[in-house]
Amino acid sequence: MFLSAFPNSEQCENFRYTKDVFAPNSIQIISNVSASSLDYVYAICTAECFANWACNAVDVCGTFCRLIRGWDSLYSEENSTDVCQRYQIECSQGEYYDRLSKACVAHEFCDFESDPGTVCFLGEDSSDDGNWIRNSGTTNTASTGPSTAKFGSFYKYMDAATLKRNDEVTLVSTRTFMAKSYCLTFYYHMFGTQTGTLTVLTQNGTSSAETKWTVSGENQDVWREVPGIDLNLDSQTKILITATRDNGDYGDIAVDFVQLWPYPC
Ligand SMILES: [Ca+2]
Ligand SMILES: [Ca+2]
Ligand SMILES: [Ca+2]
Repeated sequence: MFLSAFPNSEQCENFRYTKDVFAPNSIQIISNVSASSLDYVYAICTAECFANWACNAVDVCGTFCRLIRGWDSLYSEENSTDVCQRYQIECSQGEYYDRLSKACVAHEFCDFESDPGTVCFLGEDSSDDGNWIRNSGTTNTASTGPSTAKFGSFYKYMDAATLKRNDEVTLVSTRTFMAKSYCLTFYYHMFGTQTGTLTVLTQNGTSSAETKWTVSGENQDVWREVPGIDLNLDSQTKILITATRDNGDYGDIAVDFVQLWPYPC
């Protein structure tokens, strides 16, 4: 329903909302994607809207999914919970909208546009078989790898032609985490007839790493979204993103726009 209201739908890479309110007079079609800053429209919402105040919250995604619209309570008094206002807020790059605090909050991401990225929480593992290569445009081998980044100009990839079978290259987290649940999202590209495996793992201290997500043998020239991997982290736990080469050069594996959100998916 909302998607069809966006005139610039080609810019919408992603779209999420929690749920609609169901009173007809509480819903307004959002059509002005280009509006910015705060935009208040008063309306009456159903009680259900406030049982779950995230109700009807909409993230309108430009490049980085930072424009958020929704409804929240106009008055904090308990007996005024049926009156709400529409809000719109656009967060800066590297921030997300925290609906609980109603504020833009910084989060960590790696878009590989700068090297090293100022807020990137991943670095190169030094105990693996090679390195992820920061790159723009096509990779070194034809018929494998992306031809452009998912976002911006740069991505990172495993260059299969420089490695041997079963070699691994790993991005490893470079900071400590709080003891809580996080959500990892990213985009990957696995084009080539000999693509190996991409795996997300966590490793607590020196214990063996646990696989949290994996995909093998894709052969599509597309960037795919990983919408969310729940990771329970703490100060002793690392995140590992490992690409494993299969048996040939046509197996480049790329990632872009890796984000770590400080709440469960
Ligand atoms: Ca990028
Ligand atoms: Ca390495
Ligand atoms: Ca290539």
